[in-house]
Amino acid sequence: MLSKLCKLCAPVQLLRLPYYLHSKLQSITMDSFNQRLKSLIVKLHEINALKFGNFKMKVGINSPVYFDLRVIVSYPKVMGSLSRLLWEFSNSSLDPFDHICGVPYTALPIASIISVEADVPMLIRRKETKDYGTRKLIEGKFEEGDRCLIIEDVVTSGSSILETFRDLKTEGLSVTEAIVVVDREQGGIQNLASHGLKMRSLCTLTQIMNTLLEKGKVDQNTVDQVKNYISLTQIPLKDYVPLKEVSKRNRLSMSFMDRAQETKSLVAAKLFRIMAEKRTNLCLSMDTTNSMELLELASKVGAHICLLKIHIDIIKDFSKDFITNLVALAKEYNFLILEDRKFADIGHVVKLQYSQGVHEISSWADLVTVHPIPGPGIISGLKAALEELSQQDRGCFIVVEMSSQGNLNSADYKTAAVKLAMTHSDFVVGIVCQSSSLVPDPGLIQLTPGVKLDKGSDTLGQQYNSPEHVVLNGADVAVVGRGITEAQDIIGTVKEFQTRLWEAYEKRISPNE
Ligand code: S5P
Repeated sequence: MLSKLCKLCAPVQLLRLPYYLHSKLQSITMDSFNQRLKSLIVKLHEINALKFGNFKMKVGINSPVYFDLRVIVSYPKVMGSLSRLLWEFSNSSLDPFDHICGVPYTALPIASIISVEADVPMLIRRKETKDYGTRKLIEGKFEEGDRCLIIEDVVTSGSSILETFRDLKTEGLSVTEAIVVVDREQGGIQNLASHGLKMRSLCTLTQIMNTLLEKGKVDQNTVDQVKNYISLTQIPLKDYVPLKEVSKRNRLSMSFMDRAQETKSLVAAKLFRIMAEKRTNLCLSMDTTNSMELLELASKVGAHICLLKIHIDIIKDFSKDFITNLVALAKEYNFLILEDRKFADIGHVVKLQYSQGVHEISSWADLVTVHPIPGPGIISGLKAALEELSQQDRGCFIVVEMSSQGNLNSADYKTAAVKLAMTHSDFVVGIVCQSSSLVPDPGLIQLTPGVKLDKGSDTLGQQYNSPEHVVLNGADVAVVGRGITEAQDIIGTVKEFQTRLWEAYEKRISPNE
């Protein structure tokens, strides 16, 4: 794939020598290479791409040294010489490859320079998949089985490289190697090796410290501090969801029965089966304050729904009998109960909110909803409550994207929330959201509220889409509230939702029939 001529050997760029001459020249130019590397290190220090002090790292650990190679985009000459040196250093001994891919975002300009100057095709990994159009993880032209080299700026634990590695492999590319500018020597090489990926670096943190000491840019005390920090602080991989957990199958074209095999959660498998058996993907949301009204409606529509969603905290006349009757109806009509509690506190408190108080939610609700804002502790809190009760068949939906206008769910929040859902997919049955790209795993269920027979909105910010629209946008289960509860003909409307949602689902899984 790559040209037999060396194009990126900076001192001889114009000569484009054959390889045998190139290698002779290489030994002569080794000194010059080392000099150029040392000048680059000094330059990076000068432009504040490398700082000393006390910094909180992404992984939550404090560090006496911090790299911010993002600044190089403001120094084109530095960016150029860094990219050339990285390529020159690794180029001759790499595994064969057809493409290069920079880890977003800092390594993107580095990979672009290498791509243009060495004439190697490049691929771009999307950090967030698009909500519309092709839904690709990787942009660029490639065939299944093509080989790809990963390029990264700084490696700590290696988790960012592994995310790019996973997405490239998910799209069918073969990846064996990564080249990086700086290895912080904190376990990255070992972590990557444990996932079958080799890594080579242009320089290590130790080399950088030695050069800065030699050039009088730092004192011995700083060098010792950094060396001590490296030897004591190896950083494990955190929150990385390996490839095997992301099925290559596209859930949008899979049947609910097939997807029941893909989930790790007992209650998700049960819901998939109920949907397939009853031919309904309708969840009725009963936001009523009266328990009798709720039970009456549940018995009228129970045969047409897979899930009944309630807000127990708005019921004025709550009693244990009400719960007993509700659970009996769920059994009789074969639907599950979702308490839309939207837990959002620290693990310790949600554990109590879930299992204690007047409502004792965990004793009767098959499923609950959870805002992931507090982080993984909220899931551990809910699980801890179940362990004490020895309950197995419970689960939760994570609210990732809300249906209301002006909601504050940013792209980064959504990405992190989906990651949390995938890491805990034994307990998280699915994701509450509006767009299909947020549910990558066929074992997870997309629950979409904001549904009426026609598009529209209410006066308090709720936004509605039609049954066909939401199913096309990935909804596995559609949540309908006032679209049913405020209808003149409740049974007729429930049946209309059931039919339209189910037909849209059938069309989605077999578009040509
Ligand atoms: O983003 C969301 C998430 C949920 S769970 N938007 C929502 O509307 N919900 C819930 O769905 C909301 O709490 C309410 O119970 C139901 C929608 O009711 P409707 O009457 O607007 O259909």
